Amino acid sequence: MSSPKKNKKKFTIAVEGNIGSGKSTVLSCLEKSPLCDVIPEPIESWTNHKGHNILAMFYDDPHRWAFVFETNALMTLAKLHTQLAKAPVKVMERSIHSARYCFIENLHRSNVLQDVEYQILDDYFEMLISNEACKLDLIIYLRATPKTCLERIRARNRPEETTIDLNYLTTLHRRHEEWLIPRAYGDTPSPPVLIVDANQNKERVYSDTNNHVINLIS
Ligand code: DCP
Repeated sequence: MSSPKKNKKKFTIAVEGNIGSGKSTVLSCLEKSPLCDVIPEPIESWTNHKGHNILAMFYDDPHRWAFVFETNALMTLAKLHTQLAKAPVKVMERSIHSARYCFIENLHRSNVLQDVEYQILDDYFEMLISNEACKLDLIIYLRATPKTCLERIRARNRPEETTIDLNYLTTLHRRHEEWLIPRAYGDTPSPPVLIVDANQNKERVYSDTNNHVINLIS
């Protein structure tokens, strides 16, 4: 039987940033560090949920599927928040927080999510966030211009994401900025946010992120 100490919540960092900002690349580098247990985004359960590609369904018909997609995103991400880590630092790609404050907020403001859908998702988020396991100790914000993100999305060419355009990335960028910049400058204290310039090449982005993590632990 594991001791209560082993089950203690580890210092938890979420790596956040727009679609295509380079989160997965940074995480695959951090994975090599013995200091970090990296929990990748559950994208497979979005592209193959018992045979359904909910990500593709969402981009094909956002008004029909946004609620389903975001409900499932909150659920699958919440499961990862409760996953225990062995290393001193648990690093997550995204979180229920960006689902709520970036994607759900953006879909509602652009009239894709109806008021009632938005309210249900908000209630669901509030229920999840009351669990201590869903709290973050730090957010690392990979801040890139929408144009850079679009170039990277086009280069990686995920089949579901061919309809993503600069307008969508610009509105999502605004949601990330509204959520994270006040925290980065201490106006909204919790959780604190560190900004990394994610327009740089991936080696620089990784080394800046890694330095933040090392400074935290040493
Ligand atoms: N997505 C969404 N709603 C969420 C989370 C993600 O619509 N709550 C979508 C946006 C993308 C896909 O899921 O089409 C994955 O997006 P992420 O930005 O989370 O992951 P990436 O792999 O695109 O990130 P990066 O390129 O930074 O590694």
